[in-house]
Amino acid sequence: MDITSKTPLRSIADGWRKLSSRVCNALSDKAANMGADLIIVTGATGVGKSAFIKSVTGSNVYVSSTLQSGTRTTALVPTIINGKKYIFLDMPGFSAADMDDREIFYLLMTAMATIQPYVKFRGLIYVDKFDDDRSTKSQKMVLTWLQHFCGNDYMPNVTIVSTKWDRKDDAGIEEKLDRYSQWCESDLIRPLLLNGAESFHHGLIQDGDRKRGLDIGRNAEGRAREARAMIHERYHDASELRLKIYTEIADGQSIDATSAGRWLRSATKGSSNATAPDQGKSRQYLNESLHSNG
Ligand SMILES: Nc1nc2c(ncn2[C@@H]2O[C@H](COP(=O)(O)OP(=O)(O)OP(=O)(O)O)[C@@H](O)[C@H]2O)c(=O)[nH]1
Ligand SMILES: [Mg+2]
Repeated sequence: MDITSKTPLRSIADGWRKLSSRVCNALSDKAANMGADLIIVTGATGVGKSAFIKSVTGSNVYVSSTLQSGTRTTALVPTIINGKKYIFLDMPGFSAADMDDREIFYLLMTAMATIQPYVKFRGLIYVDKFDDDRSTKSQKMVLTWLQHFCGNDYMPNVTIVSTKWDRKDDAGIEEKLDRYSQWCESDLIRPLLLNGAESFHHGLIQDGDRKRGLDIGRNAEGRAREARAMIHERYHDASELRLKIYTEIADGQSIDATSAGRWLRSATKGSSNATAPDQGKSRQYLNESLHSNG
C-alpha cells in the first residue's frame, strides 16, 4: 500500500528537520550557495563516485577502501569552477551488499528535496569503471533506473564518467578502450549516447600519440584539472532541460508513483529488506517537502 497518498499532512517544519538531519550537508552557508547548479553523481558501489567528487571539488569526501559501502548517506559538496557555483550530490552506490536500493533512492530524493529551493538540477553523472566484459546485474539496475529517473530528453545533461584508467600499461589501456567502445554499442549505454549524453574518461589523457593514465595519488592535480575543465565545458551554459522525476513530482506524483519509483519497486520486489521500518514515515515527510517547494 502506498501510504504517502493516504495519510493526512503533518507539520512541514518537522518534516524538514527530519529530512535535513539525514543529509550530510557541507553547505554551511546556504545563502552563499543560492543559485548553484546541482550535479547528481550516481553509479554502482565502489566505482569511484566519491573519488571523482573529491577530485573535482578538492573536498575531503570519504572514499572507501573496503568492500562495504564507502558512502552511507548523501553528501552535498560545493565548489566553484571558473566563477560558477556547483554543488555535487554524492550518494551511496546502488547494489551494495549492505544497503537496500530503495532506501538509497529515498536518501537521494531526501537530499534533492532539501536542496531544491536553492539550486537547479543541472546535470547527472553516471560513474562506472567499465572493467567487466559483460554487463553486471548492478550495471543493468543502475542504468535502467537512470533512464526512468532522467528521461530521454534530459540526456544532453548526462555525462558518463569512466574511472580506473591508471596503473595500467599501454596494452591495458588499449584493452579498456576497446571494451568501452563495445559498451557504447550496448543496449544499456547506447540509448544514453543517442539521446545526447557524452563520455569522459577520468584520469586518462592524450600524451603525444599515446593515451596515458594519471595516477590517482601522484597525479591528483592533473586529474582534478581535467575533470574541472570537463565540468566547465559540459555544464557552464544554462539549460532548460528538466529531469523526468522533477516534472513528475512537480505535477503532484508521489515518489513511488514516478517512473523511477515504480520501476525500482518492481525490480526490487521480494528483496528481504525492501521495506525498512521507518521508510513509510520518511517517505510521507519527503512527499510533503517536495510538493510544498515544487
Ligand atoms: N587507482 C584508482 N583507484 C580509484 C579510482 N577511482 C576510485 N578508486 C578507488 O576505488 C575505491 C572506491 O572508490 P570510492 O570513490 O569510494 O567509490 P564509490 O563509488 O564512492 O563507492 P560507494 O560510496 O561505496 O558507492 C577507493 O579505494 C578509491 O581510491 C581511479 O580512478 N583509480
Ligand atoms: Mg562513495
